[in-house]
Amino acid sequence: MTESKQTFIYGVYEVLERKPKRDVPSVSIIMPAYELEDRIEWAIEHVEAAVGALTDDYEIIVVDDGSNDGTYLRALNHRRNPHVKVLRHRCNRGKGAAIRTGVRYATKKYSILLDADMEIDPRSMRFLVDGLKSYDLVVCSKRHPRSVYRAPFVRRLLSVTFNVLVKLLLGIRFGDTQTGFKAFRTEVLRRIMDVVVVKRYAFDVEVLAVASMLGLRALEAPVRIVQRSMFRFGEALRMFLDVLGIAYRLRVKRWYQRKLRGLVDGRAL
Ligand SMILES: Nc1nc2c(ncn2[C@@H]2O[C@H](COP(=O)(O)OP(=O)(O)OP(=O)(O)O)[C@@H](O)[C@H]2O)c(=O)[nH]1
Ligand SMILES: [Mg+2]
Repeated sequence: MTESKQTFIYGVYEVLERKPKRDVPSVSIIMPAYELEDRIEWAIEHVEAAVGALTDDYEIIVVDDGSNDGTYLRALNHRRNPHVKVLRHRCNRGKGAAIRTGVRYATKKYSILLDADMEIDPRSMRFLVDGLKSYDLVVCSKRHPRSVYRAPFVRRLLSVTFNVLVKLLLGIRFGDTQTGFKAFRTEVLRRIMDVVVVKRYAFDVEVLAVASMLGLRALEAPVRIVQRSMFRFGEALRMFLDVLGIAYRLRVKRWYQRKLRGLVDGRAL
């Protein structure tokens, strides 16, 4: 890929009002990355500029999910930066698995999950950390009235369809489960991760299903996102099958409910 920094447009920027840094608790940013050698270094810099405007107490945890390209080595160019940790899976295990690895190494009070491909403007982070002062989790939503969302038509259609399916099958009420920008109090995220089993894309859905079951307070926040790629049919199908799996564990086996009450061991049905 030869896209340059300038080709990433998130819409019209406002000048972000700066808050005194001491208002914001410490933040871990967990970035799952797969085959992003062309932009991972810039992504780290861009995210660092966004979080550095909010607090000095932060860490950026990049998890290379077994990429076949130079993602890991490029990210390692930041290894002398004390704020940056770079982790790696030996082979590809999926976005959910990469996030699980990142959460294991997170040491700060808030944890923010952010896709490393930089389709999402990290500067919306201010809304997330502000929201966490009163909520347990803050989920960016493409359908928030103040969001800027650009994507090919087919992609938008699939996104709406997927969202309807998730609502019907799982009964969770989020306007958008899939946007890769979510913030949690770290202790809350660890409780959720104890129950989550999906390793790839339906991971986001499962996290929010478990959060709903735990009765956590959730806020939806605006985001700026530009998606270019078309959905790959195979991936969409696998994701749908994973959602069916979640519905089966939730509605038929009541696996999550029993797991949360400590009645079953960690193996998913
Ligand atoms: N495609 C892919 N991404 C992964 C994987 N593991 C971690 N990721 C990262 O997870 C994040 C989301 O993946 P994307 O492929 O961008 O998913 P998406 O944003 O829903 O779809 P796109 O429009 O294709 O970008 C990115 O930061 C990826 O680098 C993996 O196994 N496959
Ligand atoms: Mg993406």
